[in-house]
Amino acid sequence: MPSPARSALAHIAFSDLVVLLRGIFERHGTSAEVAAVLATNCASAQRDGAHSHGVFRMPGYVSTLASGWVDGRAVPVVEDVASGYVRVDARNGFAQPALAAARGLLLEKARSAGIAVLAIHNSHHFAALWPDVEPFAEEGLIALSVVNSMTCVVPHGARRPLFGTNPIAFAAPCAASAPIVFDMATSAMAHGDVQIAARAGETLPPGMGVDSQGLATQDPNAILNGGALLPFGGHKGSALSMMVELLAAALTGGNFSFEFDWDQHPGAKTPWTGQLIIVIDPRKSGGESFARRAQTLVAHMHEVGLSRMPGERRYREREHSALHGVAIAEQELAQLRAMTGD
Ligand code: NDP
Ligand code: PYC
Repeated sequence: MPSPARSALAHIAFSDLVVLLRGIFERHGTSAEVAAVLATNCASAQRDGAHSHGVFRMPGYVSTLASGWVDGRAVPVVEDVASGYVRVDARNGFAQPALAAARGLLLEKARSAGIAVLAIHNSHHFAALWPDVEPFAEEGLIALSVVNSMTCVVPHGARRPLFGTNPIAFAAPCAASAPIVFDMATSAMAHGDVQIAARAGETLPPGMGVDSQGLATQDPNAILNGGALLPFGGHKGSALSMMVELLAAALTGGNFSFEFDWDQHPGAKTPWTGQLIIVIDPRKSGGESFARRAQTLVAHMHEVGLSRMPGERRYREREHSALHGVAIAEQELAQLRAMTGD
């Protein structure tokens, strides 16, 4: 995971960063409600050291809003379709406000039926996925989410890109500790990390992607300019990426990663796709508490030599940010301040 651009670092209180980002979103055409949700999401990623989806994304949000590709004022339409199923039409808006609008109903259903599904379509997701699942685990629930993105990944064994970078995020409660959370692209690298490597003039490890001729390359610019990423783990990551396309798009009614065309919207960066979230109430399983069973598993993982859990690095960064402020490259902070137009 690359760190913030290599210039001097500034430190800013999390709440101040949220206010700054909210101001940028509102100035560039979102409603106050959408601005609050996206600003908190983006600031949280920066706070946790999830740099590929922190403030690095702000110019992309702004250019997308300016292009007219996304509706920053969309009001999501929530539909209660079955005892364990909620559907949301994000109305060409962002996915996170759609989740926020449906969250209460989803929780109510997960708690009464033991499991509930939230199917979001007509939505744009340009962020890390863990913020969408971690809060459920903080409330004692298990959550799994998938979202598809834009064509830039060659399916294993194929010749041309088709899939998106299609992340999978999972969160579960664990006794006596923070929730267990992982969040990973099904591509060998997130597209955002390729962009950050290109900006920093770095070479990628082998096996990440191919150039415009389909030849293996370690040059991030060759991947970004006509080339493509590969799935992680060959046919296994490719199968998971296919699953994400099926669940996030075919099931929800959203676009596959290859189904939208943003050519008429120069500056558009946000994939117009779908997202699925599954929430399970482990209390319905009876028996020993799920959270205590999770704690037992983690203890055994450490006993056999595990040095760190997924999510642990982020939690450490979060603690560090709480003590010292959220780290941002000074030039990025200046760029953000310029975006407010004040
Ligand atoms: P990483 O490969 O950096 O990390 C994947 C997961 O593995 C994380 O949970 C991470 O925990 C964990 N991890 C990393 N290293 C170790 C280790 N040594 N031991 C144990 N666990 C480890 O993430 P990706 O590059 O795949 O994805 C980055 C982000 O990009 C994600 O947040 C994803 O949602 C986002 N993304 C969003 C897309 C979208 O369409 N919206 C598309 C694609 C990606 P930790 O966080 O603590 O490092
Ligand atoms: O980093 O792959 C990525 C990504 C795609 C859409 C948002 N983030």
